Amino acid sequence: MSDCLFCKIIAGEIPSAKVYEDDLVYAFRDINPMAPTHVLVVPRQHLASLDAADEASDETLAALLRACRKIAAQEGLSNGYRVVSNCGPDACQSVKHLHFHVLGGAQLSERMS
Ligand code: DGP
Repeated sequence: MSDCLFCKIIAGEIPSAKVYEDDLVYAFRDINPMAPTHVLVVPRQHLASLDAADEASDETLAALLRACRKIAAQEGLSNGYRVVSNCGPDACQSVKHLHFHVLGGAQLSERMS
């Protein structure tokens, strides 16, 4: 999608600190990290949010979760990590391209809200 920030990052039109990529997934460091490791894992296919999951193949959805696991290992998060996807206004989703936040590298808060 031409006006989507993350589509532009995937296309290399906006620079990013790449962490991982495969045929279906691209992952890069969050510009405003909330933990020592904070990586965004996105599908190459434009999907507005998890609400659009039915527009994605099972292969794409599985690739996203597998990528989160691979990135956690690659980043050395052996003591644990958190995976979050904000969906819609109540969750404060700010970029309308499905993404999973992979957070770790420190003791995270028990609070999920
Ligand atoms: P969310 O609030 O769940 O939609 O998360 C969007 C995240 O995207 C937020 O943590 C900041 C990050 N972000 C926004 N713009 C950029 C950018 O241009 N580059 C990178 N690397 N991250 C960005």
